[in-house]
Amino acid sequence: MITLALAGKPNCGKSTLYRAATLAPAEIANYPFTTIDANRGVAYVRVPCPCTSLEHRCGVCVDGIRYVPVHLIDVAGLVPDAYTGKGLGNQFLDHLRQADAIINVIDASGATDIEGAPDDIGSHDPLEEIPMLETEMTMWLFGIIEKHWSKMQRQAQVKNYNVYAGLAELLAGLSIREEHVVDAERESGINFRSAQAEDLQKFARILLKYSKPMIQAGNKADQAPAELIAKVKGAGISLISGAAELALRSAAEHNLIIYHPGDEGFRIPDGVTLNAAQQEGLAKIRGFMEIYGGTGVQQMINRAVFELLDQIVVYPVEDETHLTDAKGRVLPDAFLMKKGSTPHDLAYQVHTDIGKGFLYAIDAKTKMRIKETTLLKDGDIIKIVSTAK
Ligand SMILES: Nc1nc2c(ncn2[C@@H]2O[C@H](COP(=O)(O)OP(=O)(O)O)[C@@H](O)[C@H]2O)c(=O)[nH]1
Ligand SMILES: [Mg+2]
Repeated sequence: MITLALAGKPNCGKSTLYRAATLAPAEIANYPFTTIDANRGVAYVRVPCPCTSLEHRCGVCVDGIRYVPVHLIDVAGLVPDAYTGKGLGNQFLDHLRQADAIINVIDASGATDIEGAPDDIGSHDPLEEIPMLETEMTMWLFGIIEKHWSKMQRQAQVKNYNVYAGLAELLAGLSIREEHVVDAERESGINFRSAQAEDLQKFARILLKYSKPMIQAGNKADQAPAELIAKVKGAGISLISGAAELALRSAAEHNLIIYHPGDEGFRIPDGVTLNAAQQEGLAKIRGFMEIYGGTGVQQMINRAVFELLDQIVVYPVEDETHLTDAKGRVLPDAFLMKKGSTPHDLAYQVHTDIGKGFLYAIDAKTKMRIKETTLLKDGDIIKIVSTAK
């Protein structure tokens, strides 16, 4: 499963965002996924469910919205020189190791200094937080590569030794793959067989770009002064409110409002009476949502998965006529897959044995057999025919 990480300095709002994003709506809370540990849980991307155009609705989606699980990590707070182990440096790096993509949370309200200590609203520049994460991660990765470099170069002299595979193997625990290494070597213009340690810092920076793609999220926008809003927006960074999202999901959990994560607004159901504090809190949130088209939290998760990681959603079924699994459930599964995946890749993702015994696939929408080389499209409903059951 894809893993996203929320990283940033202390007090930028990571844990608030984490709690909000992992507080599953009641309708999907019975998914067979639970919190893995205190910092690692399940969040969801939101997509329209294909069953809305079918005769039989699926029973998994919520009012036509399909929430597909991803892992989310609440990364330990980042401080300058974390790569040397300062602050929670080691924990921080251990969390980032597991990430496929990183959401760099910044305090758009400028209410914390670079080390995360609280200060007056508007007293710090949120954009200053951005280079810190990249620098700390680069130095960390550089340190690991440098440590093994002379040994790797000796190995590279051996005929037929695959340096890319060798480096990828060294970095496998960091979720870095051979294709990332190949891409980064090309872009950095270094040659592995002759590279010196100095070249490696540049290489490490580029390798991160491929292996740990990153977006920023300007959190605490609800309390940010207009000047900082303009500045963060001007840098192309989306403005969000983790606190608003957490309040909405909690209120929805207690049936005080009707809100589906990612909605542009919310509704108060008939018969619900709110106390003055609840009314005031919700009115403030409503005002924020009207300006930004929602709290921005769901949009942030979706962007990380679909834009940074280039994923599509594919629905495997066993019965291509009724779009069900063996138990008659309509569209029970939704798989996130990298754009460019084939039906055979899907077969492997369903089960290794199904992948090994793969014969062919059927597009359930057209009922046509599809070629092995055909690339899957977002929203595809696919029946796999395999020698394995
Ligand atoms: N106004 C506002 N405050 C927030 C928001 N997100 C977090 N906070 C507050 O910022 C402080 C630090 O939040 P926390 O999630 O613990 O930050 P972390 O250290 O990055 O995990 C807490 O007092 C939160 O209530 C937000 O979106 N808006
Ligand atoms: Mg925290």
